[in-house]
Amino acid sequence: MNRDLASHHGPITDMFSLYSPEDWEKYCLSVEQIEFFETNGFLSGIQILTEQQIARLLEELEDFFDSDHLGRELWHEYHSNESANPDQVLFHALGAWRLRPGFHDLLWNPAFLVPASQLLGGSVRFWHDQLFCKPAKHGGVVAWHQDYSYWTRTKPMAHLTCWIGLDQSTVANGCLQYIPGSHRWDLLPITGLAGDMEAIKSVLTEEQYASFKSPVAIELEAGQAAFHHPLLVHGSHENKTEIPRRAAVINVLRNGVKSFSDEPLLSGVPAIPSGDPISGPFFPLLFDKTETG
Ligand SMILES: O=C(O)CCC(=O)C(=O)O
Repeated sequence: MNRDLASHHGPITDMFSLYSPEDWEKYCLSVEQIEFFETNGFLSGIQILTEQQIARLLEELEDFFDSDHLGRELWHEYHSNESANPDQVLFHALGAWRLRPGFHDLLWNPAFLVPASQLLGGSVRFWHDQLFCKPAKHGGVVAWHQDYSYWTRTKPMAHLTCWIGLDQSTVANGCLQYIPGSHRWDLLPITGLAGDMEAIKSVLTEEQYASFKSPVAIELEAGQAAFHHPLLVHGSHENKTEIPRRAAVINVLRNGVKSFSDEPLLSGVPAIPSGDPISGPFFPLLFDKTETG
């Protein structure tokens, strides 16, 4: 049995700079950036990681591709290929923070927490992490979807996603793509995460369908991030290039979001009774706004 790093609710390495009030300010988003997020449902190009931090995360990540890695029983979900097609590989896993110190400490990175708190408008509680990796040459798609369609067991909707590139991501290697303004749409049903990129189109109105003529490609340098709203429709195309497209995703909640199910919210964790605020060892409070002002 391996040590579960979820028992540590704070950084365990010196990978990220010390968390002091002087540091917080330099990570603050401008009023214009916050307005952009509110209008479009996303904000991209935020520097989150240094080259050294990326190198450490990539080293830890490499282990996960070996199906026999240490700590494999700790994942909430682990799919070496979420698509059914071996030529369209989408590695997707939830729970890396429990397995390795770098992915653990990433959650306490102030460069992520300060903007997250601003965009959520409150204290930041961890929901779960995700890895979305497309290998070179035969990387698969992430089908168009809204994140909250997977999260209706938690209410109210006050969630935020931070997508962090571990490689340079371009249109060619399958970067994230957004439908700007779709965060104002109603919740759409789940139509699948891998395989058929366009499956969502069967449930759209004519007007929604038309917005797919102009998605925005989010090309990022390694170490840069994009934040998006839980209803923003997003997806990404396949990777046929020589360059892998690997990403770490952090999903957070405004503190106070409640469980809306008596079943475990994630596989392998104790249930939180419906109506109770989400808290406990698997959902640490990452940033307490009441303490920092
Ligand atoms: O990595 C991708 O292409 C998609 C990621 C995603 O769906 C997400 O961050 O919610």
